Amino acid sequence: MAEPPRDRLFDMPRDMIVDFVFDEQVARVFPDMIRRSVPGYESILTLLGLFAQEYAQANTNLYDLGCSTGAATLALRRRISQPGCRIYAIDNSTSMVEVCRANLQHHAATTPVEVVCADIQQVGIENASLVVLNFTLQFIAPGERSRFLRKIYAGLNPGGVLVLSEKILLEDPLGQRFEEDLHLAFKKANGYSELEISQKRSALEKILIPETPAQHRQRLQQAGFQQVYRWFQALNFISFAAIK
Ligand code: GEK
Repeated sequence: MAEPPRDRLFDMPRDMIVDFVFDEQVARVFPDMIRRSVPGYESILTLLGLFAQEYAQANTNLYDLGCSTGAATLALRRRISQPGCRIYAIDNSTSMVEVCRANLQHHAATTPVEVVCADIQQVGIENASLVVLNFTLQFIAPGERSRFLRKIYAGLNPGGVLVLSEKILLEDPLGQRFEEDLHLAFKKANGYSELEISQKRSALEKILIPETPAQHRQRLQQAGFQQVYRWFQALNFISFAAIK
């Protein structure tokens, strides 16, 4: 199979760094970009399939919110064994949604997927057994995150699960430094230059707002989730499972 296009978006010096947008250029290189930037991303995808296998209930909906090019949707769809399930893959970037639709067509499966171009804060969540927010909540304004999680909780059936993966901050400055240094080393080992790393960091500064694990846990509990487990961590990237 052909290699996915390589991310070189930030490899030339820019006069001015504008805020990051999920446009056509990003959508084209996204699989390469996220794999080389997020430690553990591929493992999370594989393991998301197990969430679908274990938690998808018959005749319910599964949601992949902020689906980008559809990698998590594909991982879920591959492992659903229950009848009558439907996946909603939702993203507000038209370019991402276009690539997502094309990717899904390449893989045959029985569970139907509806790819929707919309703001995930505006869509209804109902009769859900599994909701995935794989590195998406971090792009929602912090002041709006609680209301959004309460909506997800309300749309989940009893026993349903929210998987929430995020880049995190640590309260302890030394710990934060330790994880940032290793994350920098991870990106360099994956072929990103100092220039690419620093230009991308500036572009994301105002739109990707990480929080501490304690903030996430507290918000999930306040939304109503009684069981909240940290089931995955690689450096400063974490994933929680919150069960209704
Ligand atoms: C994956 N989950 O590969 N409404 C809809 N989509 C949004 C919104 C919003 N309000 N805000 C951001 N997005 C994917 C990776 S990427 C993570 C998720 C990253 C979308 C945005 O367009 C982008 O496609 C996605 O959230 C975030 O498993 O780039 O670090």
